Amino acid sequence: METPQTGLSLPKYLQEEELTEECKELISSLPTEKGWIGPPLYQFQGFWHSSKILSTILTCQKNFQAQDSDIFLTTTPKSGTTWLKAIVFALVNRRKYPDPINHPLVTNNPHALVRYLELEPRIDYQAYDTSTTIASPRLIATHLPFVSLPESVKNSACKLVYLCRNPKDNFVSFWQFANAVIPKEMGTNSLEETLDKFCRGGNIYGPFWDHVLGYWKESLENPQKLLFLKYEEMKEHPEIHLRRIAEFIGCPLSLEEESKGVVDDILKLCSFDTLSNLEVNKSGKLSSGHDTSVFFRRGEVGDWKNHLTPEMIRKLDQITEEKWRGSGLSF
Ligand code: PAP
Repeated sequence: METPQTGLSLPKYLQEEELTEECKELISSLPTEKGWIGPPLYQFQGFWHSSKILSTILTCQKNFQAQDSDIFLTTTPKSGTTWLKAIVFALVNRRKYPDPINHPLVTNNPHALVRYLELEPRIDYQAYDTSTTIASPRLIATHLPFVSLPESVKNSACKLVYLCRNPKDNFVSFWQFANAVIPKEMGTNSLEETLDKFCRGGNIYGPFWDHVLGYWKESLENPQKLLFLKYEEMKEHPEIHLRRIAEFIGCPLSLEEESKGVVDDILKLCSFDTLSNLEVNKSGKLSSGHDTSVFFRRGEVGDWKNHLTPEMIRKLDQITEEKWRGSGLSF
């Protein structure tokens, strides 16, 4: 096992701290892999996590009680989580905050409004309602793979909205993000080295393909519970997908709202251009330690063409083909 890296300016979810005996014991039995931006990762239930996230996963699996009215925003990292959080927050709260000028999204980064289940260990899940701005339904985000969700999430009537993205753009976004947040003392990750790790699945919450496939299969088996979305399709027809999300989570737009242009208003408020130009998203900081600006880079489809060599493209396409063959899933 690697020596924990101390004194580095790591995001909170990667900082190592005192673990419970149960977690220490579990970790000592798990495969380990060097992390991209900090301490080692451990493979648990087929996916890679930092020790801190692993300890909160165990807590969530044991203690978290889902409510039938909960809405989970589930994503692979770097697949458009920030956008999805903004859209669903705005949708669910549209009557409470009809004025886009005085909207909470103007003064808060979406990650501050919709919190992660497993990244904020000090949130008292029983009192979740009072620690967010929303009482009910609770909006809860997670990057957890389907297999690791607490049983109560799988077994209750709560809804899951899953968003994923083309593997090549997902990888490029991940690589850029890792280099934007890596402590200076650690240098940067080369594209080649990072790709190699991504392809082997050894990135945080990876393997990417297994994450997507787990939710894809569940969406086929249980379409009432899980809505499966693709970033590229959202970018192409955002209004169609916003209406789908609204229907799915049980707050469809009324004819009156449609005629007033509520769909366009929400999409404009949550657009990359609007959000990335807000002061809170240009110079804010999150409780995780991340600058809010790192969640807004280009926000486009196909940026992989600007970064990947033909060999890298071939490698990613080949893995995608192998991993998803016969599943009906493609990009
Ligand atoms: P996270 O998992 O760390 O929360 P996430 O929000 O899923 O990150 O992904 C960030 C990507 O979404 C970035 O993509 P890029 O690196 O290819 O540019 C970011 O630019 C993009 N993004 C953020 N906000 C929006 C938005 N409002 N509309 C479209 N894309 C967005």
